[in-house]
Amino acid sequence: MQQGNNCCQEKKECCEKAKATFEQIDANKDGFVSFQELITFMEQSECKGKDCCKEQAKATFDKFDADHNGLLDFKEFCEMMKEIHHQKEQQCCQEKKECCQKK
Ligand SMILES: [Ca+2]
Ligand SMILES: [Ca+2]
Repeated sequence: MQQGNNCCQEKKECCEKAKATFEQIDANKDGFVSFQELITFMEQSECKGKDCCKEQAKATFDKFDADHNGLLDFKEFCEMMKEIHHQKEQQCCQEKKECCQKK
C-alpha cells in the first residue's frame, strides 16, 4: 500500500476512516467505487431493499462524481463521507436541541 497520498491530508483522521470504508466498498479492488458497489454495500448495511434509499444513493453518487465518469475515486468518496458525517452530526444536534426544549 502506497503511503503519503495527498488526498485530504489535513483531515487525516477522517481520511483514515474513509479509506477503510472505501476499501470495504471497493469489492473488485480497482481503486474506484462504482454505483453498483455502493448499492451492494448499502444493502448489506443500512437499507435492505429500500427503494427510496437507492434513489437517494443515486442522487448522492451523481452529486459527488465530480468528473462524471460513473466511478467515485477516493478523493470524491472522501467528499461524500464528509457530507454524510456532517449530516449525521447536524441531525444529532437537532435531536438534542428538541430534547432540551421539551424540558
Ligand atoms: Ca471497484
Ligand atoms: Ca468520478
